[in-house]
Amino acid sequence: MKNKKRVYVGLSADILHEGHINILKIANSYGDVIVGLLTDEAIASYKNIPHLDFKRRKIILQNIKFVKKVIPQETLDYVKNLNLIKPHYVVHGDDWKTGVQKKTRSRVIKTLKKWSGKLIEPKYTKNISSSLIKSKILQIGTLPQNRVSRLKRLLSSKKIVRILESHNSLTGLIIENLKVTKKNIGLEFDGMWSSSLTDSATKGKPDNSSVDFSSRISSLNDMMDVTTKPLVFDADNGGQIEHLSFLIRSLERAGVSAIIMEDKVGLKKNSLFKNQSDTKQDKAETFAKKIKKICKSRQSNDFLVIARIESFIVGKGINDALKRAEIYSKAGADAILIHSKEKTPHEIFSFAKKFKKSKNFVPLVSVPSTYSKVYEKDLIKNGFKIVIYANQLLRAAYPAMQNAAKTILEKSRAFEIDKKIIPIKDIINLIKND
Ligand code: SPV
Ligand code: MG
Repeated sequence: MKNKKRVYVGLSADILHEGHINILKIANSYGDVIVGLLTDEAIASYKNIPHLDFKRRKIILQNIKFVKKVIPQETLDYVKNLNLIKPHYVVHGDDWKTGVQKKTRSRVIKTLKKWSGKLIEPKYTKNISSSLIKSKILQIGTLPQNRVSRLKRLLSSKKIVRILESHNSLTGLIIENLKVTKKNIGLEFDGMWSSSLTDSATKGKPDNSSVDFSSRISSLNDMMDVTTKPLVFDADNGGQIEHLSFLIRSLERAGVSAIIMEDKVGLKKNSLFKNQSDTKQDKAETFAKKIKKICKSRQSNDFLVIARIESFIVGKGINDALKRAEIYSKAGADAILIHSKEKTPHEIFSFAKKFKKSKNFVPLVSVPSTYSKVYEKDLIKNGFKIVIYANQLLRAAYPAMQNAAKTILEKSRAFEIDKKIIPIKDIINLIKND
């Protein structure tokens, strides 16, 4: 027993299937299997966070008879753990010879050479993969309570959580499914923003709370029907404090992960309007009561309350914003959205620099609509944990639709626009019916 060889297997093991069991069984035939289980952060560094968190995945693996020990693997790269364990063998399915993991594989081979270790690559089990199972999960949807906690989990495992505006089911599906590979890293949006601006505009109404909450919730329920990613709800100023607990109940029941509430009073006006002379900011203490009310009425602490500070929007300075951040954070806000309509992120970065030093610091949220040149890496550097791209999908769709309508009118037929829009067969096949 003592002289058994050490066999290392790196796994995410989020959705365990027979392909994994096959690998573990083969690994076990070479010696004692040590699983390097990728942490949530390691997985989030190259794809979406796992369905099950690290603790749960570890329990499952520890109870598989082919596994001797489970240790965390903190990066996608194996080298640190390999140097630690110096395994005689590493076992991995042969599917990593190409694609995202190609480089990881060659580093494994190079490291193993140092002590004449060997890489064993069993044939990949066909017709089964975690991605396939994940797409099946998407088809049956997700339970609200599972979805609510996803934003909190993303916050603790991602450098920045990337949210995009969604105003209907189709935009929800784009956010759900779109993946881009850049420098071997899979990029995708982490969740949806139910924007008061774009939800209202889609309904042909101004962004002044004329679309009431029941209508807003009905729109988001449509998106929830066909997606699994978390949704952040733009609640304007939250309405009357006496009604807040009912709103929170509806949002949690729908599976919403966070509410963002702005500290304004009176008839609502969109923050990006140039003239804000008739916009009134709420008293910080009054607004703090609303935050407390949400914290008290929410069923679960996984449902986050994010306070949005409008000091810069109404022309007040950094000191007012900082004072409010302290008060809102003490009242229980899980994060602060510091809003700005400047062309550069200068004022929000100055705010972040000072707020970071506070003992009441909470993660920061940015909405780079006017300062859209800012890169995510600079937001991260300045202490921002969530970025909300608040209106881009509607801004893309509207001119495209208007142009199609105009072309048909001008040409008195549809032929000319046909070349610029997707074929009918693509739109028929866009939504699968199985
Ligand atoms: C929204 O998208 O509705 C927002 C962000 O609240 S802003 O338009 O900048 O006010
Ligand atoms: Mg809004």
